[in-house]
Amino acid sequence: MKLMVIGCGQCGGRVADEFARLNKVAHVQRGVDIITNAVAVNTDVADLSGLYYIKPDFKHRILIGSKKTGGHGVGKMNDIAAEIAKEDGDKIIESIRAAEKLPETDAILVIASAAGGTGSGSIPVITQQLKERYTDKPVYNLIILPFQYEEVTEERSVFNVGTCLKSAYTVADAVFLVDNQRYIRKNTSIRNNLAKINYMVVKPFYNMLCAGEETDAKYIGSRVLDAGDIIQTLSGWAVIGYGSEKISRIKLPFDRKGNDFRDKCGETQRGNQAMNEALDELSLKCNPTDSRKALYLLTAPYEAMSMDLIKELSAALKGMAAEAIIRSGDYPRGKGVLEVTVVLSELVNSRKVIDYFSKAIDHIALTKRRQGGIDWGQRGLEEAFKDIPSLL
Ligand SMILES: Nc1nc2c(ncn2[C@@H]2O[C@H](COP(=O)(O)OP(=O)(O)OP(=O)(O)O)[C@@H](O)[C@H]2O)c(=O)[nH]1
Ligand SMILES: [Mg+2]
Repeated sequence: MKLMVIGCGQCGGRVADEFARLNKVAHVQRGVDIITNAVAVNTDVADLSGLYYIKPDFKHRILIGSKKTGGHGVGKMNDIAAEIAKEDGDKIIESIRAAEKLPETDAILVIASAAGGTGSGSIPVITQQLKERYTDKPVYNLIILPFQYEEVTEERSVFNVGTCLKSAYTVADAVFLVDNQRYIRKNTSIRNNLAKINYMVVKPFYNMLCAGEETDAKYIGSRVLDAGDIIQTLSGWAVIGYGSEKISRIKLPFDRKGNDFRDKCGETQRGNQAMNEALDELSLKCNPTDSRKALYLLTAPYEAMSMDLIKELSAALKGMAAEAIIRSGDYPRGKGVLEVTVVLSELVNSRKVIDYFSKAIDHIALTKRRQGGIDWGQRGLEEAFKDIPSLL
């Protein structure tokens, strides 16, 4: 599958930059292209200058709202960013239109953090404009949720997250949710290492995008996971996860191929471990039973895969995501490692999203109360939800 990526704001730009890097890796390692174009959009000149892989010309690093902000950002005000995106959106559309590889693009992925200003406000507006313009291509969002400490220290962030999520969900064909907090669970020093987080955010997409682009017969699986499968799977809220297991037992030339019971047993165990890790490491913690569509991809050297293993993994995922329609694929690639990529989509419930909506409502209620407005505390969640302003 080939994606065009558009990063909005600082975080979005950096993650899009990481996708551009991943494309270079795909090119060198596998001889395929997975990213047709990478673009960064910002109200801040400095943020645009800090990128490495996105081409430095004005068609790839697009400054918007310079008349309003003087190139210095919107200082967390995502409603201002939304206005700017409405006024300057044609700059982005123009750049996409001119992109040489637009015809071979399967889908557009727009990326931003929800808590900042520029990315949070512009992502739904840009998504809407792209959807109006390119009716034949799905437009997905990848939205990064803030670290827990930011919610406490930066009052405006929950409002930004609430309005961004609501607006993005209304327009995008699917919204990938990524929780920054997930990546500092094991290693707190990583908080200072956003580049490492961005690497981990993007990595799960690698095999999934490469699998359908292979042309060499020896790397084509018995069931190829291609753009069609991914597009059919993605809708509503989505999460992605990745797990891997080393294949330690080195086969000697005189080993009887595939007949040893230890191989079979080890193979199944490794497959299940990688699947469990992928589900543990989902980009946002969620319950697989809440998904209505899912896919998984098994990537491993040809000799480490079998139909039994594929059946086993399908059954394992079905066991956890009982109500989901599951698509799957195998991809005979790599050395010494078995990898599993999982996407859970059309999530009908997400504790985290619901929490953000209610916190955003609390924030609005508090601001209104401070201004002597009505007592919002008496209103039900559903009614109050309507009062989260839309950025569109
Ligand atoms: N994963 C990740 N998160 C980031 C990165 N940069 C910023 N963030 C998160 O993004 C949020 C801040 O948003 P930014 O993207 O910096 O803001 P912006 O869209 O540039 O908006 P303004 O600067 O307010 O105009 C916070 O929650 C940060 O933790 C990054 O490179 N990677
Ligand atoms: Mg910024």
